[in-house]
Amino acid sequence: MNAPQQHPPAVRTTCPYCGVGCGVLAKPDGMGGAAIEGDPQHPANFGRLCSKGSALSETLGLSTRLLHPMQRHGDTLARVTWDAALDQVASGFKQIIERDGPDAVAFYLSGQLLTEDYYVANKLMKGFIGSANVDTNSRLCMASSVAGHRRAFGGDVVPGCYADLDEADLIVLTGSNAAWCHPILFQRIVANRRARGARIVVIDPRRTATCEDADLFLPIAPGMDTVLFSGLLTHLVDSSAIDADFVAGNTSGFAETLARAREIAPALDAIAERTELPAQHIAAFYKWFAETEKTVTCYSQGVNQSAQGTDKVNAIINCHLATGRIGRPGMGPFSLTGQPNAMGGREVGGLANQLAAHMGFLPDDIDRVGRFWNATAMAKQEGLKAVPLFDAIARGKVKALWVMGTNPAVSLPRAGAVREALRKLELFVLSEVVASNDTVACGPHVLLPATAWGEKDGTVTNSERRISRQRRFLPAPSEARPDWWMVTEVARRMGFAQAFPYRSAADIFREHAALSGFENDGARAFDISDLATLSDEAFDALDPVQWPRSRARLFDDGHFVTPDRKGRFVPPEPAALADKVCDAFPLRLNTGRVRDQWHTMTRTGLSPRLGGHCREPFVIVHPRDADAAGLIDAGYARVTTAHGACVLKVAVSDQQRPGSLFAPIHWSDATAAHARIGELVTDATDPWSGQPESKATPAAIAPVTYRFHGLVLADTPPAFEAGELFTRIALKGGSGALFATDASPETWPAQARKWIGADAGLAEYADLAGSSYRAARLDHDRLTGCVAIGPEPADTFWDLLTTLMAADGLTAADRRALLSGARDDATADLGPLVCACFAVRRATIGDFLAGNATGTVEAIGRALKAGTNCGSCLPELKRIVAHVAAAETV
Ligand SMILES: Nc1nc2c(c(=O)[nH]1)N[C@H]1C(S)=C(S)[C@@H](COP(=O)(O)OP(=O)(O)OC[C@H]3O[C@@H](n4cnc5c(=O)[nH]c(N)nc54)[C@H](O)[C@@H]3O)O[C@H]1N2
Ligand SMILES: Nc1nc2c(c(=O)[nH]1)N[C@H]1C(S)=C(S)[C@@H](COP(=O)(O)OP(=O)(O)OC[C@H]3O[C@@H](n4cnc5c(=O)[nH]c(N)nc54)[C@H](O)[C@@H]3O)O[C@H]1N2
Ligand code: SF4
Ligand SMILES: [Mo]
Repeated sequence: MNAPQQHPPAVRTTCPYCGVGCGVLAKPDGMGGAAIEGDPQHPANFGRLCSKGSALSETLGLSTRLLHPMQRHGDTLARVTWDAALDQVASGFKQIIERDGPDAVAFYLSGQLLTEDYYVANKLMKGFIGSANVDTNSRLCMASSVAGHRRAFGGDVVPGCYADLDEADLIVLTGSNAAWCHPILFQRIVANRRARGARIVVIDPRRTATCEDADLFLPIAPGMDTVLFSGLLTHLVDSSAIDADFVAGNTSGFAETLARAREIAPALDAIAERTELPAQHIAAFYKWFAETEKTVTCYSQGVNQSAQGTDKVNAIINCHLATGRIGRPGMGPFSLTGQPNAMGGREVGGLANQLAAHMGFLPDDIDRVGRFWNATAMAKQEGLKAVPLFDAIARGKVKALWVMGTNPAVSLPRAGAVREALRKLELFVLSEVVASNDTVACGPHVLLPATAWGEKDGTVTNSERRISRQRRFLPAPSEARPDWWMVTEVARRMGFAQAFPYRSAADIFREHAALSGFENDGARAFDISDLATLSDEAFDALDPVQWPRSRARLFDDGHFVTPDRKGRFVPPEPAALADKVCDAFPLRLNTGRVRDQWHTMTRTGLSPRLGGHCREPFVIVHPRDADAAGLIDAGYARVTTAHGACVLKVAVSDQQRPGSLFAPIHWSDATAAHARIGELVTDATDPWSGQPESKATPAAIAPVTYRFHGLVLADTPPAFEAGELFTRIALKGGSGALFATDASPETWPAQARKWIGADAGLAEYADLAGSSYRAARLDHDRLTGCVAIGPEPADTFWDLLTTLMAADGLTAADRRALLSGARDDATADLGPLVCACFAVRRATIGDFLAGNATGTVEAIGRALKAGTNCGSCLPELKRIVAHVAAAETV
């Protein structure tokens, strides 16, 4: 009889991606992997996960990991001991500080670090090195919301909670593609609409997946949000929809803000002209807002990432203050945070203009934090924000930098200049989980291997201020160590051992919690000091907890955290984009995200399933602009700005506004040839928040043609020549790429041998005169590598060939198909992946709808299962159904 199977208990943890902060159950398989499910008990997701969360198990492999500390000697990185690496970091920082002062060094951190990592890094720099040069990628993400909250409320707090989205009757989503970027929250919003009839308004220059469920879509002209919301404020006043008692008793600054709003948005026709929206649609939005008490306004990067991001945030908050719709169930302004621990970073004061525990650089705060830390060198003033920090590095003012948990060579604006700056550093330290990416390519002097999600322990705080544990369920591989441990070790080596006694994340959490309550007396909303005495066991067992600890919403008593306890109206500046379009750059480049990739793809890029949704880096162009530039759909184009150029696949679509392009941010030099979009983006920043305007850089577009297109599927990542265009795509057990080339057909057989080997198993079909070539390598009956090149786009073979690669053995028909590229049963490419959970592609859905006159999203679900698990593809299914229905009625 077989022994009963051992089922290791599932470990409760939190998804490492977006700020929704979904609970995850991870069951280790004992072989380095784990089965992943949503945690039914977690109040953010109640068991659901989106496509990215569902694919987490595909990202746990060690093949790309950095496993040992490395030191640079000349151009090469060599393995060293932890002691040697930490000594070099500590002595390097010390020497530079002694020679050039504390402001010659800096840390650049990330909203993806755990709160404990963040806390110690911030403490070391601001309390013991004596500089506030700690900034983070949150500067590119939430800084405008932080600044807007502080101006309006007196503290950086999101007042509401997720339950408000279940209870609201009107949900306005502005500058947010929540269907793709906060999918589980978006599903809660859609469930509310279905069950309670809540209305959804989407405000975005382009028609995104989020619009599929909207009752009203307002395709606003880029950057004109303050015009729309100033007009809303005047409408609320003129239609007597304001809460006059609340305005009089609980707020300040109303009169001048209203006067400014009237200047910015004098009348409906002027608003329509500036926002380029139909007047009747604006009027409908204003009417709904005015008459709906329970209104939540959600916003994200279309608002924050702007040179007027802080004003945009305040223009939104102004409307909620005027109606008193804040701090009560079902209403409020709601900043959707991006990264899993954007909020935790703000709690520890990870930004250069914050101190710690929601304190700033006021003399009393500096004194209080200094006493709590027993600081030996307390920073006295704000440090450099991300964009000026990298300028200071380029100018040689900042000489040592420690980058932790972010990939600035890809994600900062003017990423080309950032790369140059990094190369100038006297000491460049990088903590990473991957052994190579674009920032690693900038030549760090010391490379420190960090433990990754699943191996590390600590806490993260989500968009509704809920602190959840990230728990370890895998052993730390090889020499990888937690980020907090590295900082602690460096601090000790710099002579601060007494202040850095930490043995565990729990030690750090307790101190962080204690600081939040230190001399607080209700002055600061962030107070979790009741958690300061948790035992190690209690920390381990900690259930998700929200702050403030006593109530679900802030400001429910009408009091804010300003000195006079009143909420402040803030008059915005007249709306304008930072950089003007001109003859050379007549278009606007908007940038953002796709559903199944996370940022620079170091983790989601490992999942074949997630790679199927958007295979190649692309630019979306309106048909009018495509015609004017001579672009064709699925061809290539060079997108150029004053800062750089990329070559991307063209998607012609009327979902895009005329005059505006959209390109995703995910690809880098590690994954594609010329697709590092950050290189193109302006570094103009908001005067309050320092956040860059990442969504409106003046740009030009022109066609690029290649004579031939190909794909390669191999054991190891194939190398390409300069001038060739390629995108790497994750493949189970190997490496795939799509490419375009002008190399003449005679060179192809030799190239194929380099990629997939020249052994006896190689079979070829070559019609070089007809420019068609295939090569396949067989190991017994299994296909282990293949190359296909020809005049047609090669992605049409992708499905066929990756299926054959994954097959255990090939049939005679498979072999014929392999070399001819055609197959008797399924010749055609099935198109992009729509449902990642059940691998359902666009063409399969199209075929189903063709045979089902009354096809609905539900019918697709019943027949093909698409959309029935995580639901991330439901908006796309809706769009496909609508598209097919529209085509049939023509
Ligand atoms: N799939 C996926 N999800 C993610 C992430 C990811 O990488 N991938 N990253 C996470 C992170 S860190 C973040 S910050 C969030 C970001 O989440 P979102 O902010 O929702 O995502 P983005 O695609 O950056 O931008 C949102 C929208 O702003 C619109 N926009 C551009 N300009 C304007 C404007 O002037 N006004 C208005 N109203 N809208 C405008 C864009 O067209 C875009 O559709 O996503 C999080 N979730
Ligand atoms: N043009 C344009 N630019 C943008 C944006 C945009 O919309 N448009 N969005 C901005 C926004 S909102 C954001 S949040 C940023 C995101 O940009 P980044 O932060 O640069 O992107 P990630 O790929 O998330 O980088 C995280 C890095 O940390 C590593 N890592 C993962 N886990 C750990 C860990 O536990 N420890 C350590 N030490 N390292 C780890 C990963 O391998 C990866 O290299 O991009 C910004 N840049
Ligand atoms: S919505 Fe998706 S990416 Fe965001 S936390 Fe939940 S599972 Fe993770
Ligand atoms: Mo972000």
